[in-house]
Amino acid sequence: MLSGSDTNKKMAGEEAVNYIEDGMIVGLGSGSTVNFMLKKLGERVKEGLKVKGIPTSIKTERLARELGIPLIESVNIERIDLAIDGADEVDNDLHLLKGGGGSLVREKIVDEASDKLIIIIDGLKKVSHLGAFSLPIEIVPFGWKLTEIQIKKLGGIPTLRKKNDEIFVSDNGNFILDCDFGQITDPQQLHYKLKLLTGVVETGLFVSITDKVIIGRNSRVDVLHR
Ligand code: ABF
Repeated sequence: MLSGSDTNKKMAGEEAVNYIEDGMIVGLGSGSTVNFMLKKLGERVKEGLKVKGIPTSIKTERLARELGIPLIESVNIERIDLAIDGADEVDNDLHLLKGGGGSLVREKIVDEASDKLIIIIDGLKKVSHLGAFSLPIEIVPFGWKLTEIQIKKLGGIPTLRKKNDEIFVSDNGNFILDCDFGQITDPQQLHYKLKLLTGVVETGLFVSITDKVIIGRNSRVDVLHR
């Protein structure tokens, strides 16, 4: 039996599969909502839908392989028709806060490059302003405390991400600082400031790249467009 939140995620994830057309190269995001999408896509592939997927995390790659979804090697990707990804928060302008699952760098490379980006969420993630969820920032491990100090100077309160008492290491071999900036009123400006820090690889702010948001709530789906 699925929880209410999982039911919402499943509805949004399955609805997104209806936008995948035969022959498309599809960016496969990461996270639990995307996993519902992948299961439905796996069924469509078994029924004959021809797609090639580009996974944005090792976890997504494993699940896609198990489900029989054909994948392309990342070094061979030159274009992407459609990317479908989850998010931790979506604001009224469809700007995103992502990275709770630790896959933000690969997600952003794929999501930004895609001709279209569809975000799938449970309704609780639709907010008026980003920032209640701490902002994940992927940083180079070398001298990470120096980068942390620079982020504090920009007003963030960083916490080094840990998993089972060990430092969490991303698929790219980097660390993640989860940073509380309070309410983020100008995501683009904050993103630019953070990106100027040498130790910062990428931020979880995905600004002005979303085309559509599919929201599962109250046993139905709502769709927001840019
Ligand atoms: C990825 O998975 C991340 O950007 C985000 O942190 C998370 C989405 O959450 P969920 O597991 O609820 O789909 O997309």
